Amino acid sequence: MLIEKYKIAEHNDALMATHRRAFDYIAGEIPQTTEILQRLAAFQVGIPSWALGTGGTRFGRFPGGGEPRSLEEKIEDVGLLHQLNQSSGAISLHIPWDVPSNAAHIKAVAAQHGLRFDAMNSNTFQDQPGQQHSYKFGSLQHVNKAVRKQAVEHNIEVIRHGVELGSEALTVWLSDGSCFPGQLNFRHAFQNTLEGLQEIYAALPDNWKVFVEYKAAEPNFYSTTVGDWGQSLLYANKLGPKAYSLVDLGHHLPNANIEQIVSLLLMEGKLGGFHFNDSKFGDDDLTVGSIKPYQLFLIFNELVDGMDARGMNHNTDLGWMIDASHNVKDPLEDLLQSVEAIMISYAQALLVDRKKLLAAQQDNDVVTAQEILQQAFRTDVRPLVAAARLQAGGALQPLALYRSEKVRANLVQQRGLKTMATGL
Ligand code: AFD
Ligand code: MN
Ligand code: MN
Repeated sequence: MLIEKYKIAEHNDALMATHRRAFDYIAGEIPQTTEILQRLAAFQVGIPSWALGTGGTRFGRFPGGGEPRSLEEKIEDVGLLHQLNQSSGAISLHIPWDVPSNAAHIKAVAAQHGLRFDAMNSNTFQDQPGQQHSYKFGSLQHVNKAVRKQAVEHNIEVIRHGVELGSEALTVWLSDGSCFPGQLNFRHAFQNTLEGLQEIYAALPDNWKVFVEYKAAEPNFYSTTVGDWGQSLLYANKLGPKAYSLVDLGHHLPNANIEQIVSLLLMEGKLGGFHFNDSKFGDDDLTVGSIKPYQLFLIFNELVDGMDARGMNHNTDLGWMIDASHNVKDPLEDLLQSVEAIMISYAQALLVDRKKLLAAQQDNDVVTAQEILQQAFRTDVRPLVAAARLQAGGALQPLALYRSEKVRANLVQQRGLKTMATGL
């Protein structure tokens, strides 16, 4: 479902005077407004296909209705988000939850909505019906070569699907690890995984990247075979120039300094992709910016600094994706909030006076350094984000328009109350 253009225009007209006042104020305060607006307009965040349905926990699931019943409907949902905020111009697919049986058709549906295909995600953490070997004791790490081979072949098949759709990256997240001491020989598990990743790497087209996603715990709770950024970087370095680490904000041990990790991975040219979400405890997959907005800003601050140091394109040189799923919210509302939080943090990071910050660091002027960062963080950049969206044809307040247009009720009417999107 899309919202008719005149409705977006009406919504914007009604809010225009208030928006103008707020925008003029901040534009008067910030000299580089035009440049920031251009950067914001260019910045696109990939939406994961599995976040469009209601998530759940191992205790239960409370679907809200109107969930997408097919890959086409998932793409339509992302198309609607993109129509509203103009910053969700990509979708990240998961195989086998979203097998594009007719790739040309799927590509055309995405193109209609102005969407491209971000990184493809493989799945060797679940057994699928009819699958020969089980992943109960891991996939690429498995002691049995036949299981490893099956996992490698699955990843190569995912690459094939991605090539048909015009994607250019594969994200490998493994749930491999162990639940009890003694269960696993760590070195064998690492070597087996490396060998498997090497075979997958060899199947990558020239213009492709592979992202090795790490995660500290869950579903294995004693060890994880790609457990932290050090291990991910080891794999990426051993694999070669097309291999990168992927940072998922929820995949660290408590209180990890994620901004420092990001900074060093970027310095090494080995940060490839990003999964945004927020968390209180672990891989909570909560709305981006809902728990630790200052941390999100600090991460963006390092991202901008590190990308600029390497002359990277902010929008295209890293894979920006959300990885969240929701239990108590309308998934589309949650995604609108998440994208907004990302854009706000990015805009704030663009405000940081880097020359002054460097000078303060050189002088060991701790107070000034902190003031510079907090000055940016405490600036209300929402009018800038809204202005970039407005220029691109989006809505001044995407969430408000989503609600006043009763999008969810319409989707329930179209798709039914009991639909269930594929995913976990
Ligand atoms: C996992 C990982 C990974 C994976 C996803 C599946 O973050 O990105 O694709 O969840 O739902 O925790
Ligand atoms: Mn992730
Ligand atoms: Mn995760």
